[in-house]
Amino acid sequence: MNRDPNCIFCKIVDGQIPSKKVFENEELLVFHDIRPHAPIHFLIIPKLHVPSLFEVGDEHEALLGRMLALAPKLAREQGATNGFRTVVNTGVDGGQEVYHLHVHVMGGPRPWKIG
Ligand code: DGP
Repeated sequence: MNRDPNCIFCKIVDGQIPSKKVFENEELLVFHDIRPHAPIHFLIIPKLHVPSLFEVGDEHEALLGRMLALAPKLAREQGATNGFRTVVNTGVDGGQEVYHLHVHVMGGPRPWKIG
């Protein structure tokens, strides 16, 4: 599987950096965000290194669908039964910090740190 040795999230996938795991299968890993903006805040990432939505091609469409489809199931399991927010920051102007594609899933009772 394609990995970037300098990528923090690839290192999490490989177990070189620890994470609080929520879910894992062959192609996806889900773990709690280290700086949560909401009472429930986890990240859904592909194990494959794709830097951002800018690099997504036709070959990734099904993968993206499975990433998003996982969000409501895990949100409910984590206790976000009243709703949740999904965010994909992309590029500099999108405020992306880690250049390994990820979907933020945030939920839990408000107020949160971000509106
Ligand atoms: P962004 O690229 O801006 O969409 O957000 C990246 C998120 O990744 C940010 O909310 C903090 C989180 N993060 C960064 N480094 C680590 C890490 O080593 N472990 C975990 N669990 N989360 C991280």
